[in-house]
Amino acid sequence: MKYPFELPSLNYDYKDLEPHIDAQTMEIHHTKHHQGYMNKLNAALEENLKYKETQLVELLKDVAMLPEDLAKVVRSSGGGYYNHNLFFESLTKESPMAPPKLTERIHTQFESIEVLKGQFIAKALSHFGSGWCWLVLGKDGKLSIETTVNQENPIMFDEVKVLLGVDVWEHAYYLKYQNKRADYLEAWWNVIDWDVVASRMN
Ligand code: MN3
Repeated sequence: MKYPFELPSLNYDYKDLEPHIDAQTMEIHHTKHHQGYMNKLNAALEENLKYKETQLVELLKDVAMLPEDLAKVVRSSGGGYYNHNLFFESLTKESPMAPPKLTERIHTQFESIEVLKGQFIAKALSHFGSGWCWLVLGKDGKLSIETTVNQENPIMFDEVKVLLGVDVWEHAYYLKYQNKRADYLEAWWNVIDWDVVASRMN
């Protein structure tokens, strides 16, 4: 993925994730928020000839080394565009069971998917303010649950693979769930595409 970035179409309709995530939230999230991050990222790169050909993932990993003005946009809108791609890609109307390789890893480390769910939701709930909660695969092959602020992503800090992420900005749930972040997280868990999550291990 590199400049010029485009708004990816989704593999489902906005209404398909109801009742878990409502159509209006999905539409605004995709066409306003995601689109907004993308526009700002494109505008910043438009003026930076030197980085136009650089893959987004490299810009994110090397964000600390970028010129200050560009780094600021990459950290916010670059992260925003990347994170929302991950988020929307990992949703599906009929959530499949996790494939065997991923299930085995989850069982080894967390005993069961229910234990992982409990720990993941607790971590996402404990995050103060806007940000994301992630399931990350470390270089040592271990899974971990991490949070980042604003639109930051774990790849900005560590050599890890990000398997799954949930948006805990209020714009992701406020229309339907208001201040009830826990209810949103419980509902979101029902629409995770575990095939996509597992594919990110490779
Ligand atoms: Mn969002």
